[in-house]
Amino acid sequence: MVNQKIVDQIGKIRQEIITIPYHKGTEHHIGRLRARIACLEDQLLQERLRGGRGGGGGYAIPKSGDATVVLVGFPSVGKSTLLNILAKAQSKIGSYPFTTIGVVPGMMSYQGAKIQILDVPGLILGAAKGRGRGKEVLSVVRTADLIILLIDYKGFGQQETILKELEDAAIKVNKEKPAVIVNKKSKGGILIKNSQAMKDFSSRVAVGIAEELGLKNAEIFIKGKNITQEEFIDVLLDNRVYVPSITIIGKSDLLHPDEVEIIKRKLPQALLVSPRTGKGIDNLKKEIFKKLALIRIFLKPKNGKIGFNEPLIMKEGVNVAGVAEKIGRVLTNQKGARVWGKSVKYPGQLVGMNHILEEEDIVSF
Ligand SMILES: Nc1nc2c(ncn2[C@@H]2O[C@H](COP(=O)(O)OP(=O)(O)OP(=O)(O)O)[C@@H](O)[C@H]2O)c(=O)[nH]1
Ligand SMILES: [Mg+2]
Repeated sequence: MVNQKIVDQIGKIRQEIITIPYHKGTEHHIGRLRARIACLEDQLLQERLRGGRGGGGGYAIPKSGDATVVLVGFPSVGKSTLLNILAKAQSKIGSYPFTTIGVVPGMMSYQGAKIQILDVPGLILGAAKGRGRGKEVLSVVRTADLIILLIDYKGFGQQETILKELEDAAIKVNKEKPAVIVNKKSKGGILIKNSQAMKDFSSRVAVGIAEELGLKNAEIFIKGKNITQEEFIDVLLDNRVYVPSITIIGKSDLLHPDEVEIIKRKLPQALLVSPRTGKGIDNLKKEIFKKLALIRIFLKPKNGKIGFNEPLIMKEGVNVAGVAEKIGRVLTNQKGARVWGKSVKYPGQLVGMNHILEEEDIVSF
């Protein structure tokens, strides 16, 4: 059940904001009101995702592999068929909606990486408000590293509906986390640093918002550029997740060439895939790997052979220390490593622990 009291409160504050003209003298008050709304909306979300009817905290699927991808789409668009071909799994397929009622995991192997793929029940309008299996599905989506948005070949509107549901569940799709760093302190009040990087509000407004959201003492460093009030609130609320996504049009074997043209115009980024015939699947696997920003690092034992058959799968931007940690090297006396590959100027170069590695680099400790 939606908590009507909170909904009414939000309505009242919205009404108040509309009646106040926005200028220097009122921006502080309006900032606080916006923060109050965000806070109340957050409470609603917590109630929807956690508690409510049915109890439980959603599906408990242990993460495994190098990354986790979740298949999201309306009922019957072909999610389970896609999982089965990507991950050689056996999720039940049906010509009727809601064939899948729990989470079905599969493991996709690609370029030495093990990527966990989760097939979940179809999302429907109102999922974030608890309709269908929405609550459970959205809590799984929140923990994924990548969302595959599967839409029907005739349902362009589906993408928008699903994105709205995800937004309502505080899932930011294909958005960077705003670069705002909050360091909580024990005294000193709220201090905003580098406030000139804020786009549409002043330090005073920022302090008001922070206080409204329950912060008492903190140093808030605006690291990014042109940070908006909304982004600032998002970071301070600290329950937003930022997940990349790929949109794909399934059942492409059923498309008429004219329809393919329309899709290419309307959704130029979307990939055309047919899980039934296998068309477009290889390309999709490649895109998944790319979008997850995974790279392969090969290890070379001293005086040994390079382990080309067993790449370490790491996140883009990883440094030598990250690799050492992954393989359980004791860091204390490790000063660096020798590296061959794109990230160095000459083969076998000696680098420090902070050296950033690139795809297919070879590392020797
Ligand atoms: N022609 C064609 N049919 C497909 C394709 N992929 C799936 N289907 C059919 O679409 C129907 C639904 O497929 P599912 O994989 O069960 O769909 P789902 O999205 O998992 O459905 P729910 O679990 O109910 O949400 C089945 O009859 C499939 O055989 C495809 O690429 N081409
Ligand atoms: Mg299914």
